[in-house]
Amino acid sequence: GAPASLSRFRGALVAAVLGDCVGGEFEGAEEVPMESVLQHLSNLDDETKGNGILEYSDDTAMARCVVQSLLTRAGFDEQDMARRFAKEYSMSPGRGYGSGVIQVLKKLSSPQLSDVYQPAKDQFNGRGSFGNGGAMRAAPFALAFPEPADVKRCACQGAMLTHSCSLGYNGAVLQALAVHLSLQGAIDKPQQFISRLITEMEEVEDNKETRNDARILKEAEKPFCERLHRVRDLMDRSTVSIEEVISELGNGIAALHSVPTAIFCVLHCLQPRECLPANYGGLERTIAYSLALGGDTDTIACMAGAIAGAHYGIEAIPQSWIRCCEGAEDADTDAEWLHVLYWRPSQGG
Ligand code: R7I
Ligand code: MG
Ligand code: MG
Repeated sequence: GAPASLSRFRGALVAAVLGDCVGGEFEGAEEVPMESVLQHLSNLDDETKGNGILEYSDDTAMARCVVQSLLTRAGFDEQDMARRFAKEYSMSPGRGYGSGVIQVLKKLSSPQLSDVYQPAKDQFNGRGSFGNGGAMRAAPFALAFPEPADVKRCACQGAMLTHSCSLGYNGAVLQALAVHLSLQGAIDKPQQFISRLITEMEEVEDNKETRNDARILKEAEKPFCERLHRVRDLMDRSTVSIEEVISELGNGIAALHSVPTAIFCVLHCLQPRECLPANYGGLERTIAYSLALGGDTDTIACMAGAIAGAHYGIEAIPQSWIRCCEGAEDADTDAEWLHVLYWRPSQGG
């Protein structure tokens, strides 16, 4: 498809919801046999076997707040976004939120709060969360702004409302950049795509906050860059086992152990793979493969889904999957509005 076409917008937002909804089944599982994944996905095609509608979790609940805020305010407004997160949590607290972030969401609902970034800064003894909760909702920023500088800045600030550790918010920047590039068709050249992400992250991680957090948490000086180099090494290999992907990249709840993993899932599934059905297209392969990694499956599949959906477009998504997932139709409509926002004439040029 053409760069930043409507099909790519719809693909990104809808596949993110699907990843979250179908991934919920395996979240936290240590080992997920591919057979179980394929059984779960084939149930979606068979309405008599399906267990009705698969509900979305916090990943989609918060992404929907991001979308509504960006559309209503026609740009990033931290007060508005914070209010929407707090309201969403208070209305549906049972969506599977991370155990730490709940404190932040409760504080954000206080009318006395003057600095919306403060509650996130109080987390984990003042260092802030490195969870993937900022990254899981970062895709809409790539769909709202055509300029990469805006995507980076707003994805970062949007994540900082709950995640003030650089290993949290830089994961959101990486995820938004991956969706941004995918939307432009950059995954047609996978080697260049990963190189561009590394170049971008070299700059994003070149500051004292990142160096400080990395030192305290005993990570490489530029943690996301180091992981992206591992992604590149794994891409170059003819065979890679699931165990190796997990040990090299991780499948956990930290942004560092899940965003590079999601990017790898997309790149690995660009070609048919022996472990996946031959009748699957690339998007179906990406979702199935993400689930088979186990661990934080809803979030990894949600992030991989957004990147893959922006690459393949809405046509690659099975209708039967869309029908089974709560919020998928809404995402499709929201994508149209974001497409309008993205393509509106630039303000004050
Ligand atoms: O990041 P967050 O919003 O959680 C997102 C995850 C996704 O998988 C969702 O699908 C949902 O299941 O939750 O929530 P946080 O509570 O900020 O972070 C998640 C978890 O990461 C925390 O509950 C901690 O276990 C861990 N964590 C940390 N642990 C120690 N020190 C995050 N930051 C730290 C830290 O600094
Ligand atoms: Mg979740
Ligand atoms: Mg999760």
